[in-house]
Amino acid sequence: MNTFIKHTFLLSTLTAASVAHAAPAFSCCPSDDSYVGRPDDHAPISVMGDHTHAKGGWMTSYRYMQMDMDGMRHGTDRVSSSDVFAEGYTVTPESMTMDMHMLGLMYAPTDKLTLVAMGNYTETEMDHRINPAAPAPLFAAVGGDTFTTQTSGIGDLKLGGLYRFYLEGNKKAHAGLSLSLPTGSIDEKDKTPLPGMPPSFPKQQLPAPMQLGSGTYDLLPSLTYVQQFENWSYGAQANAVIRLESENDNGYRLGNVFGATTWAGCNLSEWIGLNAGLNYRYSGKLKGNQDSVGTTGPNGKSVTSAFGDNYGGERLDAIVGINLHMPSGVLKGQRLSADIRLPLWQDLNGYQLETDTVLTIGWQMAF
Ligand SMILES: [Cu+2]
Repeated sequence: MNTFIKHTFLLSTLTAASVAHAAPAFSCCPSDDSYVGRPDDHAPISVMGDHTHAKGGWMTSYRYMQMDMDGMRHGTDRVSSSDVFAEGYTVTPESMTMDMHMLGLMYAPTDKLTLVAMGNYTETEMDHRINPAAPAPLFAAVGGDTFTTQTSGIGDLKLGGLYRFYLEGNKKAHAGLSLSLPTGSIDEKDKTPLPGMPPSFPKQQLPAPMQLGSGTYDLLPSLTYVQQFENWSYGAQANAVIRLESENDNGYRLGNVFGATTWAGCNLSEWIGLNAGLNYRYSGKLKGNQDSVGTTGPNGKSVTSAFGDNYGGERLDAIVGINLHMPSGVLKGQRLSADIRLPLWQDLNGYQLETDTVLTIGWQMAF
């Protein structure tokens, strides 16, 4: 994997460099000696903890993220529902959407330290298909060969800070550390098919992808470097999610996450900027058994998401985005941004839904 990460960094750097070389072709924005308050002062909006604020600065933000997952994958290969059933599963997920509303607050007590808080409200919906070879009562229980589960609610609250330890000319770097509190529910239930259940059967505990939080205290370290030039800039960030507990109240622990992102941003004018980047992400398998989530079914196994081996993997996404920044007028200090992440490559453990697009739209206001 080390070799792989090296290659990823190399690829990311090359992409950033090629975007950077392209930048002067549409350079137009007036020179800004301060290197702050310009569109590319922020990374693509889906990158968290990308910037700090000057002493006394506040910022509120709202981000809407929509993740679209359609179709199953085994390793790097697309697989059909029949392929999953052939592995002895009674039920397979077929698609999932996640809509996340994120509210953020930043405050800088000093030029070096910026405190950050972020909360979210999440809605998830997953469509499943039942193995055609399953016994009839299973289909009767949900009234068909497919069924959908839904959850919504508050997710995990993240509190922490960003410390800018390096600033020299147009180069700067900061380290971040946040604690994720298990405020999101891990007890979400919905109707899933059980043989012999009447139409009004009770709701069942849902597998981890449908839960609203991790259920554990998690540590979120990050390291960010940015260099800005007259009309463009580039940045890189490494981040991680480290689970601080061996299991949550439902007997399992999500895998740790390691991410690396590079991006380059270019200003078309003093209020509009485009950006592009690459994100590599590794996540580990789920450890432990999910309490109250059955692992056996009439066809051998229950559903793929009941098994820890069907969690985690590696992925490489391309990021393309736009940042609008209002330098003056009634909207002074406000930003409107959007970016989309598209998978270039994904290698998933076991059998899992693949991610097709992640769209993030954000509004930020500094004061
Ligand atoms: Cu901010």
